[in-house]
Amino acid sequence: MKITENQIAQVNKTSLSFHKTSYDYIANTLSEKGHDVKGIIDKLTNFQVAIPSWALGAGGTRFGRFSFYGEPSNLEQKLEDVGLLHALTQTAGAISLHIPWDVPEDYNAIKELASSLDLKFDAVNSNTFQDQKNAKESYKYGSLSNSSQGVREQAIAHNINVIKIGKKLGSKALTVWLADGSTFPGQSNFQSALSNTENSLKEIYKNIPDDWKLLIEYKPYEPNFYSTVIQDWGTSFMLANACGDKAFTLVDLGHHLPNTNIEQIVSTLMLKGKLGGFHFNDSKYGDDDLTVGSIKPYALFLIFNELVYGMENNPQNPDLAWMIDASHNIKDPLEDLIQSLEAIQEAYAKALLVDQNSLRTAQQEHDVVRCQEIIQEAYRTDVRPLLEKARLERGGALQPIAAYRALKVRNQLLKERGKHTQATGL
Ligand code: LRH
Ligand code: MN
Repeated sequence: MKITENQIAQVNKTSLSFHKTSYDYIANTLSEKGHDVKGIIDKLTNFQVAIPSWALGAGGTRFGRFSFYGEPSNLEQKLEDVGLLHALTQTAGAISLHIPWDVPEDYNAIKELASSLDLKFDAVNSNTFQDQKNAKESYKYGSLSNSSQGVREQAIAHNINVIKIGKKLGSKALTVWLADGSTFPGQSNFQSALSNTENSLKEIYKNIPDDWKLLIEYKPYEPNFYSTVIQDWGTSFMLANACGDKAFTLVDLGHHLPNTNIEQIVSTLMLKGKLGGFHFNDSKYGDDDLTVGSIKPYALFLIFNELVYGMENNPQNPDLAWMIDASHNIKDPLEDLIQSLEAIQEAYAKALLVDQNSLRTAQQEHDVVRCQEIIQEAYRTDVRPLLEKARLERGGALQPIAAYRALKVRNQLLKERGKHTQATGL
């Protein structure tokens, strides 16, 4: 299924006049305050977020999974679905594949389909947290950290193979997330597990092409519930430094213990030039993989405030990889992803309105109240007309969820794919 610009223009007609009124008001208000509104719109239109190939079907938990009809059952249909998201939002211009869940059969056909949908291939993800059929070794007790050399070599070889697949697709980064750890005290020797992991990552790093990045993702727990080898940003940062200049830390928002100050982690990593990118989602308790901005929108804004400051002041940090990593237990996966894309754009737009110079001055003067007034002035600004403008300029929908429903996309996918298709992934 494809959505044409014409179909979107038809749907936009119903909300165009309201958009014009609200846009003109906010654009005039912000220009009077000295903001470069055109500059902000340009930054929003160029801000492309990669969609996870493993989050286009219904997710689930060990307690159950409730299917969503018309799910994609192969990589071609997954690309189509990301194409639908990109047509409506104009900010989902890339897909992040997970191997072996999404190994292309015909690379040229997949690349042609992707470019016909104006999609790029972002980071490729390795998977050494599940055993593959006919695999010689098991990852039950870990992969790159495993005390068995045979298991480590199998995991290293898998990551090298994922790099090969990524190169054929034009990807420029490998994301490594390890489930490795232990579930009971005494089960694992922490030092040898960490040393094995460092040495294994260095073997993989030797195969990272010069224009690529190795993104090392950390997580405090799950599926291991006592220790995780790469448990926090500090461990990932240490391993990235041990590997070399092409290795960076990847921040998954759901991979933090409650009340962790993630925006401070982001600013520290940017100062040290080691922030590689994000897996955006939201959570209330654990790695809940919920819709971005659905639980802690202010925290997301504070993270983007540090990102905007870092992107202006830290040339030592490379361009960042922007990706969503979510799982949809009860929402239509495509509507969930549209809401996430909107929340990311909204947090970024609000952060671009922070008067960084006045904030610096207030910080220097220890005028704590003024500091809060400055950042909350930006946070309290309704930036949605700016997001609409950015989409409209690219032929997108003013109201993507409304357009998705008006065009009966899910029904059409159900007609085309049937009730019982199931997407690979989580
Ligand atoms: C681990 C994780 C990782 C992916 C997986 C699908 O929790 O965030 O990024 O490999 O989810
Ligand atoms: Mn993740």
